[in-house]
Amino acid sequence: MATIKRTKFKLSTEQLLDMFYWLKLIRAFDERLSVLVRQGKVRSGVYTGIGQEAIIVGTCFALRREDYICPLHRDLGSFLMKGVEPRVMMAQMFGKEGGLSRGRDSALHSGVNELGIFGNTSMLGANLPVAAGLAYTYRMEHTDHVVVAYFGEGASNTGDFHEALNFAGVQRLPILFICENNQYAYSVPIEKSMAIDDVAERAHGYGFDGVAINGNDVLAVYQSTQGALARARSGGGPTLIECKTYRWHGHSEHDKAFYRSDEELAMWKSRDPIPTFTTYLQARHVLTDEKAQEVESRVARTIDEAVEFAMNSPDPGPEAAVSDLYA
Ligand SMILES: Cc1ncc(C[n+]2csc(CCOP(=O)(O)OP(=O)(O)O)c2C)c(N)n1
Repeated sequence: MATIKRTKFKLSTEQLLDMFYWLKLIRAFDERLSVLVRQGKVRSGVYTGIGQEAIIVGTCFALRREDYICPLHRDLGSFLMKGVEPRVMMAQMFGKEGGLSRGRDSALHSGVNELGIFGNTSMLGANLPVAAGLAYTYRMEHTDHVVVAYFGEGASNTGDFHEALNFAGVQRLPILFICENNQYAYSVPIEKSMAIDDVAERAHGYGFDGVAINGNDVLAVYQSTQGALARARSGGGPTLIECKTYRWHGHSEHDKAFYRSDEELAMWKSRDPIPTFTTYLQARHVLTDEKAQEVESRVARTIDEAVEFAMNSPDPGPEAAVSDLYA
């Protein structure tokens, strides 16, 4: 396997604490959503990324506002990191007026052009050729902006994935393909859908580097992303970063995930990205007990306030069904 060049990085205390905050906020957001589904308060499909937060935080932390992201159904955290207010995101999940699409989609398909967020479609893999098209635009406009496209290992078995990688490789596009390899595509374990161990290998067939990393290590994700971004910005073309991880919940909140064992889940929970990073920060005296408490309280306040806003936000009226239509 080729190795991508990793840039050295130095993060300030403030930045490290910021990363910690985002990990905690995204985890809390998903955990609350899960409870709200069970209470019958959120009725849209909810696909939590609990256990996978280090991928979103490590990649989005390295981005500029102008860089475009193409998130997946499991990547609500990337919306938050790109600048969508938690209360707006929560109202989106409730299907309320105060949400991004003002209550007019099943919660997962809205984008925000001004923040550089592409709204994904249901067809897995289909966001990747679009992402390559976005990167092509950036190249034609002679900017140094980069597109970051997320996908699951399951999506890497679709034709769209291969077409997108081929085009990106031929054109040397400024794009990062971020694979969230959480071991299962719905109920299908990776060994039943791929004859190779690493999705990253697939990049080599299209003439660029692919690297498989520990997707539960936020600093490893950040470092690999930094290196790939620097290369893309300077005309060096695409990179595929495969982040090995695991989703703690089922495919969606209605999936009890009977297809996997308790031992397997317990093993992956022992690799929880948050305590790992917490220990790192404590060992370097970046995170004191007082700071940790501060972050906990801030996260709890933010989530409570987001839920309150969402619950009080009105439902869309019937007229919303025919507004903003284009003929
Ligand atoms: C082209 C296509 N095939 C099947 C589906 C149904 N489907 C939705 S999510 C999913 C599993 C996706 O697995 P993966 O790409 O690994 O992403 P993950 O959900 O694990 O993050 C499937 C099969 C779909 N949405 N699109």
